[in-house]
Amino acid sequence: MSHKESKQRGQIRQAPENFLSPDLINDLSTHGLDDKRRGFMRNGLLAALGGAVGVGSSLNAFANSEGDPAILEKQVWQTTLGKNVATMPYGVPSIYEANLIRRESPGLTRVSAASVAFTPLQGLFGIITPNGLHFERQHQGWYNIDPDKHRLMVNGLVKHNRVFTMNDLMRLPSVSRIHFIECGANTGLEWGNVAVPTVQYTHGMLSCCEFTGVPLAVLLEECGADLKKGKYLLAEGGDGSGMTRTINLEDMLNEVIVAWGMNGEMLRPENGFPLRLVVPGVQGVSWVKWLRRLEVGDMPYATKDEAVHYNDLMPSGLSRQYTSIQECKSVITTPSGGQQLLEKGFYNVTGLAWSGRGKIRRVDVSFDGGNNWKTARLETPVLSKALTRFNIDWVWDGSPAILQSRAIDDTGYVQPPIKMLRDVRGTRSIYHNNAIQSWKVESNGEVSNVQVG
Ligand SMILES: Nc1nc2c(c(=O)[nH]1)N[C@H]1C(S)=C(S)[C@@H](COP(=O)(O)O)O[C@H]1N2
Ligand SMILES: [Mo]
Repeated sequence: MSHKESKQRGQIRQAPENFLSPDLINDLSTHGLDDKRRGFMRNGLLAALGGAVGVGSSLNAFANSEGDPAILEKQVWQTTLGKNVATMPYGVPSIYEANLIRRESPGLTRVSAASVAFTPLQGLFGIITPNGLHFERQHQGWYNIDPDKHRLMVNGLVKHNRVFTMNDLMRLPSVSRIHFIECGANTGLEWGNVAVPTVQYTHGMLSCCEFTGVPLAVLLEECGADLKKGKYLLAEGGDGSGMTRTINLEDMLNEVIVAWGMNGEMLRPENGFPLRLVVPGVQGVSWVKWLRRLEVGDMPYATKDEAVHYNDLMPSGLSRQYTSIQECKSVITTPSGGQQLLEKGFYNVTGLAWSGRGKIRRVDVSFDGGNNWKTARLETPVLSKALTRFNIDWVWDGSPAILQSRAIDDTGYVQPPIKMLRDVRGTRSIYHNNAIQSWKVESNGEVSNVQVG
């Protein structure tokens, strides 16, 4: 497929897998794309590709519209009737956004129903992940659980063992909070310098939503939990994987939510409908989906999902266990791996920063592989244990560049270079890689995943 058919935004060609697929093009041509609209697309792209302008004056591209039929001629959507409201009772994205989808990594094999699909961070704005693009990680596939048949049992060090229906839970006092969720294995392939091509694959096991549910503390009080002795909580999922994780109540009691809502609607089935645990700042695996049981206990449970899996193998051969907090991290999402800058001049470099320990205090960006740093603009809101959007102006002079971002959280922790992490942790870890990410821009504008420092 030629570059002219590829999607682009703001003079950046999107990564190859974001090209309009032949199927989609076929679909567009059969469903109401007349020659005029086709012409519009082609001319629009040609105008964008053709605008050779000088350094720092790329905004001149906007003046390239002389004789542009897209502004001079009446378009079909100005002269015909649009679609009726009732044709789409539940809205879906524009057909022109059809390539902004979750994707499975080419580097990871799917084992039976155990799979992972990554969020397309390169195409998102702000901090909220749309529900249909939330990443998904299933150890044993997902289900459409009938909420009438779903139960949550609370037992262990409680006065009253209780079994709740969804109706019982949803009449309790609820809260709504915005938090990121990141799989502990996110960016895991970078330990071994497997330079997966795009930010979707390097960092896309990351999403951020507004979650709604009953605070764990309210639920435990309802059951008369003994929180003097009961320092730990076992959370068990209702799926075939028997997902079980220990939550440290001393740290987390006042933050955990037993949630049913996600961005204003019920959870999606693949994300745990009708009930999941939200454990702010803690790695994704503890956010148990299809939640069916909570047990209050006086010591960690050392379940299979924390004794065998989700350990950090150290160079000594020993493993670190219960390293649950997702440390401060950031990544530039545009421009990023697989994209191509189409001309010199001004770019808005944008990305995301987050910390499992609190708020983001500052993000620095380097355009020369870490020799010089400039402070980026943090966009509001800046929330604790949520994604924070940053932006910074950049005028690209057409020479090779290495783009990096480095986040600092409100504990003062600074996101480390990959070398510093490797010196301590070796290369055999899978989990908890929060290193600075480097994107190399070639003089032809192509962007790729590299490791420096
Ligand atoms: N019951 C259950 N809960 C689960 C899982 C699972 O397979 N089963 N996967 C976990 C893992 S490893 C992660 S990273 C997150 C992913 O949440 P998401 O699919 O909503 O993105 O869910 C966690 N909760
Ligand atoms: Mo995970």
